[in-house]
Amino acid sequence: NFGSWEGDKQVLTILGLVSSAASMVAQGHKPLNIVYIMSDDHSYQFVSAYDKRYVSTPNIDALAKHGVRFTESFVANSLSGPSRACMLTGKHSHMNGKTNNEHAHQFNQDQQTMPKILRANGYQTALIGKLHLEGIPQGFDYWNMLPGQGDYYNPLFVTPNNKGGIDTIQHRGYVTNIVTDMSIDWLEHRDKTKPFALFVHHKAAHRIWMPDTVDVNKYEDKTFPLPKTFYDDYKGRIAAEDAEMRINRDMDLVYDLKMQKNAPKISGLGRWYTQGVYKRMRPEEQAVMDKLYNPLAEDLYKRNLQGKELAEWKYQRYMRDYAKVITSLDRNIGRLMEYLKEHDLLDNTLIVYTSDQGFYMGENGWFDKRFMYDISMRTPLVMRLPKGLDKRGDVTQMVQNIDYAPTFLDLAGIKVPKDMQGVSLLPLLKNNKPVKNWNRNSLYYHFYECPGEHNVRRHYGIRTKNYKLIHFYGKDTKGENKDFWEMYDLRKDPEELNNIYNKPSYSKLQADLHKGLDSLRHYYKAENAY
Ligand code: SGN
Ligand code: CA
Repeated sequence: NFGSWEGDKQVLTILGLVSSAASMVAQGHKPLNIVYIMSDDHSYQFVSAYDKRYVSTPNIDALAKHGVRFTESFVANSLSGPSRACMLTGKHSHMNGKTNNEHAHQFNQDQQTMPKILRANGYQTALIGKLHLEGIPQGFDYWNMLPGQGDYYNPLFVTPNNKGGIDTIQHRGYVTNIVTDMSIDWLEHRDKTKPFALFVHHKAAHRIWMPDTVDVNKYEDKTFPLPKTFYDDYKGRIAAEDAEMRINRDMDLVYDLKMQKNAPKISGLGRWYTQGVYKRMRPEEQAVMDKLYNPLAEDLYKRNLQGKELAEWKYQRYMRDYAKVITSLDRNIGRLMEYLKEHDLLDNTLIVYTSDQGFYMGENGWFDKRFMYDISMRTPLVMRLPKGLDKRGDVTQMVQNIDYAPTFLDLAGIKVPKDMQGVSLLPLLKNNKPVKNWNRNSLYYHFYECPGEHNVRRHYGIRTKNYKLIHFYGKDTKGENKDFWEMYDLRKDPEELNNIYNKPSYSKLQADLHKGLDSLRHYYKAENAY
């Protein structure tokens, strides 16, 4: 029975929850602080609180131990700039205007954002790291930002100076360490009379996966298990077939996997590595990399691997480098936690760890994200909870990144503006009693960046607990216009391999899902969003 998808009912329940939760927390004594840690492209498969197959992330897991793990956490648009815009505004992409990463679709910094509201209500706010939105950030007392995607080694940061201008400063070292140092430094020098909201936005673990020199040699003996769907044939899934994100075919040996030594040819992308990423490193940093990667490259080109052998070789390299980057990330989260603990801030601070979206670790043969399929629509989300929020264990309700802004405002005792589309998650965090009146049972998703890198066609859809309906539309990178629907039964087919759209036995469900999607598009004012 999908009756409760009707927009009106959702509005009533959601408003009811927000006001009661706000007063609950506002009655507390100490104002609560917020530390929001967001990485880039960190798959939940590489968070051991979610999945123990690949790496261990003890510091991220510890956050969940003193709080909660969200088992059904999703983004609204699986791409960096748009995801960050959803987080800041509490609105879906068509409402906040940042539908894709392209500069032609600039984020309007003048609009209402959650940090601006926190700041106007007495919070001290800071942003450190990757924002990936055009223009000058607003709503922060302090910001020190990686321009664009940022660099792993010896990165540039932009920050306001005291003459009313902006300085671009190159910092020495590895980005995850630098972002953490800056965060701790800000905490140390902040105005300690005010509550604070600190946004720590890591560049890790974005492509290409550059480890810190101290982690370069880790995981080299580990053989990662191949995902069940590594050799996907994409049957019945046109957009999946057309996407250009296959490890086998689209991952570049030089650029993505650092195999520059003796490379028989170097592509345009490859030159980004040899002339760009690699050149940014200092000679002593390059030497550490060379020592591992050069013999591997020599050996690879000698063996001249083909077919499955090459695909699996690339997969192992990808997984190993990614694991190294995650290990540094987790260690640095531990460092930040250590500071908060030493300064007695744990009891009155909400600490959030999430990523800007999920990421493919070889499932369907892929890297990257973008799709509404679960691997990329999901994102890790754990929270260490302050005193007064006593829920422990798993939160199993479906939540989305448009909920963070309302949650933080609610935590601060501030009324959530009516035009925010997300909902406060505080009612889910109060205690271990079952939550009443949580009527959200479907999520809306929309991806817009096509034609674009990786050639993932535009699509939007609805996800319920058990089902998914997706509409793919528009031109792809080759200029081909295609329009088609996909539908999945997530209970029987969690890997979303079997498109059941137009299967007669599912016709009633299909009609219901169409109705549900229409009402979500109406509810979120997305009827004309394409
Ligand atoms: C870069 C990457 C892509 C990636 C996008 C978006 N290419 O363009 O692989 O999908 O970022 O990622 S690269 O050659 O520059 O590495 S996002 O997380 O920032 O949205
Ligand atoms: Ca990202």
